[in-house]
Amino acid sequence: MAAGFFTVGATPVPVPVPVPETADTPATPLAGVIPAPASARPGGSPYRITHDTRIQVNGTPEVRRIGQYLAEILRPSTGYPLPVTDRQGAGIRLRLAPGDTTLGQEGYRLDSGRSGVILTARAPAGLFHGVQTLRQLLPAAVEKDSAQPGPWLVAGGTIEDVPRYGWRGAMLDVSRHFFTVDQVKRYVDQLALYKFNKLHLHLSDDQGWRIAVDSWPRLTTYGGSTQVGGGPGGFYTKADYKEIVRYAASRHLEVVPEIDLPGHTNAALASYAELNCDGVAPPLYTGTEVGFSSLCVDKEVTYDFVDDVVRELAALTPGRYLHIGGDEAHSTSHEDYVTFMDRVQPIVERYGKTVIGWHQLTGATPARGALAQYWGLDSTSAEEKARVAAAARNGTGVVLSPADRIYLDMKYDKDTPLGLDWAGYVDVRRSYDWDPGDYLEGVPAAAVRGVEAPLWTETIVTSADVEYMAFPRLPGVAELGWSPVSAHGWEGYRVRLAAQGARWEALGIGYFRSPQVPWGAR
Ligand code: TNX
Repeated sequence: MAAGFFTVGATPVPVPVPVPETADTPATPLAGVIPAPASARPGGSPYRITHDTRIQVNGTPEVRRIGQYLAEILRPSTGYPLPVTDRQGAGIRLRLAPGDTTLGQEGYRLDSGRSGVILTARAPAGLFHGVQTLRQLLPAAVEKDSAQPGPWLVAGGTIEDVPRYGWRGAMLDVSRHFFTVDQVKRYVDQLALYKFNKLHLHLSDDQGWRIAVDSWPRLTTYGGSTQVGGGPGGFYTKADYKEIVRYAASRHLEVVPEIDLPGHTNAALASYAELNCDGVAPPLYTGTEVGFSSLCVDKEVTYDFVDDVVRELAALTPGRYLHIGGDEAHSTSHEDYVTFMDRVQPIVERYGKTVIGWHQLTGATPARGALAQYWGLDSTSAEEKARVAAAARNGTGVVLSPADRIYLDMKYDKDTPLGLDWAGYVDVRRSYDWDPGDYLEGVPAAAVRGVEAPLWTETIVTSADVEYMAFPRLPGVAELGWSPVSAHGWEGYRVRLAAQGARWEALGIGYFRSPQVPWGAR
């Protein structure tokens, strides 16, 4: 590999040319991974994983778990034993250096040379992200579950890498169509590969209530019994949900649960007549219209209900955030919306959580420390954008999910068989080629907490559907959230993205072969 080829940092990034795989050239140059590392200095000999390679961990149970996770990825394809050990020796070493403040809570350093690869991080999350880099530096065949020929070379040199933003999220709508625990875990594994750190679950909507609430059991037994198109729906028991949270945490993702309020609540209104202003429960809903339902803002029972739901959900949530929706409350008057949000946000805080809501929350009074998730588009009115900007200047953090950029349920083009097009077509370049740092006028850079790619599931039914819409756009969102602006560039990115195709094939991920990306032959 050409030494000195890549410096991702202050200078523009050269286009990474994939290096042909031969007996002694590594498959991927150091800066060839997604998201692009903050800095990569190639040099020296590559490291070769062999039958004798050990994975050395430095003692703490979390580091050992990350070592095991790496071993489980590498063993089937390499066919090597790869013991995870705390004995010193050549090989792959994972080490915590708690004093190394330059790496932050999620950053890592990777040093690769003839005698081994050393991953260093201040905290386990950094080691985990470093493992994803190591994984991507190896040939795509490493992802297969049967023995492959190799060689297993890691390019020589040093990567120092820290994320640009602390919020790198993906949202899955499990309400419009229900997704099982195993399906969610599959998505979590895919998110981990690109260093995402938030899994936002849209747990309730008009079409289904998906999380058990002991004090309001009909929410799930009745309100969870169907979905878009009239299928059987489903819901997570508390044990199921804890398993999702545990699994996500093992991949260093924090689950952000959302209960969408006060609109998008037909499933709750159908389950409990007393939540309706007229005391009459509507039928369950299996269509795809939005904006027709609202909790009854004037009734006290509404706030008892919200209190119970938030209390039980907060107790299941080790993460800091609880999402209260707040979008498309078209059948709630503005005055009622403000009243409702003024009463509900303190409930979230009382149970120890921080509020996040869709950006319509900025039309009410966001609680101190709250986050607003912006899902507008280029054509959103200046007035609405200005409201978000004013809130941001006032201390509300912003997570960017512009619908005409990173809504993964938007069709790629007119021929995309799945998805919607109300925000226009979103091709791969469009989803990648923008800067979260200067996206919304008047929002101070420090107010931008990161990016999140929502996947609404009106038309999405299976994991194959999820993957077809997420890939290849999802890695671009990861890069927007992780990599410095200086590493951003479509021409280089599309080449790195093309190289991921073989990895997805090895992992059994079906993806859209966008004509914008120079995929290799299959
Ligand atoms: C808008 S985005 C919605 C959802 C729909 C989605 C479909 C948002 C906060 N609300 O209810 O599922 O569009 O793209």
